[in-house]
Amino acid sequence: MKVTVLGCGALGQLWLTALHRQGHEVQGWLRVPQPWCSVNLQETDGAIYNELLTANDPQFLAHSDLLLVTLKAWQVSVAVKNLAEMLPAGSPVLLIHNGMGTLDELQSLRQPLLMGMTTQAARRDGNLIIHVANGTTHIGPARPLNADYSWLADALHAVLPDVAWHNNMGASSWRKLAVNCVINPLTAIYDCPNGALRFYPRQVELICGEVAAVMQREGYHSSPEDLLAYVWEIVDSTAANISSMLQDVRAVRHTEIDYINGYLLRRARAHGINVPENARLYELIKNKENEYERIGA
Ligand code: KPL
Repeated sequence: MKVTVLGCGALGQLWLTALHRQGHEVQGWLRVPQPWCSVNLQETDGAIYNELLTANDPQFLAHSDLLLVTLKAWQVSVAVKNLAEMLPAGSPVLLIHNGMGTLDELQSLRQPLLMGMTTQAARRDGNLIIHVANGTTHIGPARPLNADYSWLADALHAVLPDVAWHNNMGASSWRKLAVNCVINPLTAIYDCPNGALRFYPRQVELICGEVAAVMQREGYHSSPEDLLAYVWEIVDSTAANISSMLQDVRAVRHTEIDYINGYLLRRARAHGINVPENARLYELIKNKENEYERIGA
């Protein structure tokens, strides 16, 4: 396969490395207009993989079989729209990011649009990307497709297991949204690892109740108890993690709040549902962002 990976952060470098090692042709696509990108990855067994790969080559993009997008949610739609003209109309675009709402922004995209959710854990430590833990990547259609793309899950599974295909990603996207609505803002506000949320059970419960109400109105089977149990499972299994939002806040970067609790607020408003706890967390994180954007960080 010929693959362009848009976004060369931790997850992007993980996929670039895995694809390259399995003999696929790969290039990275970066914001900086340079013809190469370096990947510097420490595997789960401690081995270091260092390579200089092609980047930003329009000819390569024009022959790519897949555009794999590993950008933060708020960067996705502008970046994808900029490349879409050069990408063949039949080559799928696979989005892997936290949160929801980018599909609404990419409605006019002519390529097949796929979405993915992953529990592969990778983080940046200076110039090194550390592959912290293996996980599972679930992929499937982001909107109705006119061909079968499930072969892609098999191809990607051979590269960075596990990868599984699902024809219906809706309910699992909402369950993942619930996880992110709880863990990301709370850990960013309390400046704590995921596991420390065991100290805030009431808040976790309130958020899950609000997400369940919106999820039901969106047509998905759900209950506050079911979401709560799922969220606690993820809190415990990622107890030592520093959430991506806390990492963003610590690094004074823009967060994905508009696509996590912000998306929930938009859907709640559309259904006339009150979600005060999610609204409060949204405001708190926006205030943090506005504060560091005001001082020019
Ligand atoms: O997706 C995550 C994130 O940090 O963005 C979780 C699941 C909360 C793991 O930390």
